[in-house]
Amino acid sequence: MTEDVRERIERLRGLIHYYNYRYHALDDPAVSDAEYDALMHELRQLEQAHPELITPDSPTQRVGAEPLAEFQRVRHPHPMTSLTDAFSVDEVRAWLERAKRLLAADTPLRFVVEPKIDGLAVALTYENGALVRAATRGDGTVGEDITANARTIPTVPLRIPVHHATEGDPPPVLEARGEIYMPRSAFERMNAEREARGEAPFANPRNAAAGSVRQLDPRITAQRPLQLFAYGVGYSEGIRLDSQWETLQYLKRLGFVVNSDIQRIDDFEQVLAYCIEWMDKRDALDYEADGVVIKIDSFAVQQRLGVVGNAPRWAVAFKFPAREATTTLRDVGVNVGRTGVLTPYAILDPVRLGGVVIRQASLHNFQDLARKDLRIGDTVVVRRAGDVIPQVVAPVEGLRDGTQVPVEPPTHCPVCGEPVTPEEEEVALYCVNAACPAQLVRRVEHWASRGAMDIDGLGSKVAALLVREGIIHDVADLYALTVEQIEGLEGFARKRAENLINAIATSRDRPLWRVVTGLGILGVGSRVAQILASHYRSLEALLAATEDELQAIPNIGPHTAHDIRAYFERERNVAIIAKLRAHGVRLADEEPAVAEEVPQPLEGLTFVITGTLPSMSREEATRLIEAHGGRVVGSVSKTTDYVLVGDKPGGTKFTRAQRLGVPMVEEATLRAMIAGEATDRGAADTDDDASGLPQQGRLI
Ligand code: IWH
Repeated sequence: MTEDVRERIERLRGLIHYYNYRYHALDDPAVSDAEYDALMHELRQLEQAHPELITPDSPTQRVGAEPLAEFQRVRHPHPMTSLTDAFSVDEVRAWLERAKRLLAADTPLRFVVEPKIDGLAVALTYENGALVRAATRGDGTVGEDITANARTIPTVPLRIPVHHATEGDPPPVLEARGEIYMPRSAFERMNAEREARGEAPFANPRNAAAGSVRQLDPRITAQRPLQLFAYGVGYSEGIRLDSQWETLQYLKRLGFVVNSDIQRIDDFEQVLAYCIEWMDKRDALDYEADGVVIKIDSFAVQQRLGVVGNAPRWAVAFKFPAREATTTLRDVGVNVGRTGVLTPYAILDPVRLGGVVIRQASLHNFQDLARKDLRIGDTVVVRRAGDVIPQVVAPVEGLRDGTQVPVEPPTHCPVCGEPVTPEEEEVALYCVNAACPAQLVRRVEHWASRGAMDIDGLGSKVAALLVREGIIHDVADLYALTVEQIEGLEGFARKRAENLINAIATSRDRPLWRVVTGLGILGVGSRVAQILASHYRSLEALLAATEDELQAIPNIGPHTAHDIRAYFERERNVAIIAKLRAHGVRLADEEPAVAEEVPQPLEGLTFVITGTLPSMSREEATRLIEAHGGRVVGSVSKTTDYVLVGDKPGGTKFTRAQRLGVPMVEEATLRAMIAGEATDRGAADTDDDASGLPQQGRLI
């Protein structure tokens, strides 16, 4: 009887190991989840009835260890070396030349190239096929014993199954080395769940993996979606391997997951091509890679080259340009937009990242800031993907010492000092003071911009100067300026003052759509302005239009109609229009505007919409985008320009966008893009200031 049970248990364990491998390692399940579950259930029951038959390598025993008080230290039988970094293709060439000089001229060379996973190096020791110890690298000589945690990782084999090894019995001792990491997709899912529970998200997959592996309670580790890629053999007994490539094939046969992106390459030029190719492809991978490891394949050649210090001469790490760095959050500044939106931005200790020095980074809004629990004085992770504006990802909470101060959202506008109003159902804070100088600078800048009145020489700096000098209080005041008033101001000699006044004067005769664009009505970019101009032919007629009338115009949605009406309801706005007229600005067209002369703000851009938008349905958003020359498609790909995200995004669109680095914009940003406004919100920024960063500092 017990003999039968013993046999059945062994059979079940073998099957479960195999199905587990198919499911987790090969991503190719051999049976249904229910079937797998039934086998596990049967095994658990048999083991419960016969506890004497439980062995540590049983699949039922992955989790179960009690929390540890601390990690034991373990000495690595063979040191875990580190790699020499190469930051350019030339440095990789130089590495090869050095290696060649140490070898006989006719030594044939082959290379194995492996994406360098940004995870945590681990050494897994198997004795007679059973996992007995897992250790972190530590300082390379002594690491920490994380056996209980490693056991919870489904792709860490608890035993080396005999039937997978063609060699027969498993070797007496085998130390497999690899990288524990968290797949990007799993990381994003986990972070979303953490945030939903009100827990702080992890900064990146590497931190998440490291934090999970260093948990003293393996039950917590068990809940984290960790994976293992095996890439080498350390100390071993009873086996003979002759090359890196052979080692990888061997590890695969034993049931380890080996990254399928690893290649053996004979031609060194192709090795370099692989490095470049993966650097470009890095965003499309489901794991974070920070470089490519290049190894000379033959162990005999490796031995001849040897190790200097702590790094082998037979390998090199080609490092991709960094995208993340840590620095200190010194302060949070507040930027006031044209519409009065208050946007926080991070003031950072300067840090080099991807070839530029970063001093400021965008923070989306105060809610986002609170969600990330960023505190002044925090060490923070900053990230820069492609040429996108740097973002503050998360604080490094482990580095807090109690001196960090939470950030309070402003109660007053930092520029004009008026109380701030939170807009209903919106996350943004607004300064609603129409006379706020910060907004005025932005409005003047917008009025003069290329897509509106196109006034040469009137950019953000000059706008700020005129406002600061107190010589304009609205855009209409521009038309009352004299050369004498400008001459002598900072940077203005006679000639430049004349040029500016001339440019302003010339703009008096612009077509009506440019005037309408320049007003900066919410949701009215140049395209909508053109529709309005050709429909009404004069600002006076537009001013008299009712909301219903506006809505009836093709391509004008209810929201835009409402916002247009709201704009003209404000006395101040009507007064400015009257003033413009008085100063000789032409507010009517003789000829209807010609469609061709109007730039379509979203021309050529492809959008994907996900989540619930604050103020429109997806259909409305689609119409809005299409009305401005953009296209809306159903799924995210490399050719997607923007993902429009609403509340509760998630699912594949969101994760794919993150993976591919597609910029994500909110509804307000989309409206700003359409209106041709600078957005202060990151990737969608159309500001003429190439840094895309807040400019408030220059104003005050
Ligand atoms: C109920 N899964 O972890 C249940 N199909 O070979 C059992 C197992 C799993 C889920 C749900 C999601 C996941 C499936 C297999 C193997 C290992 C494993 C399988």
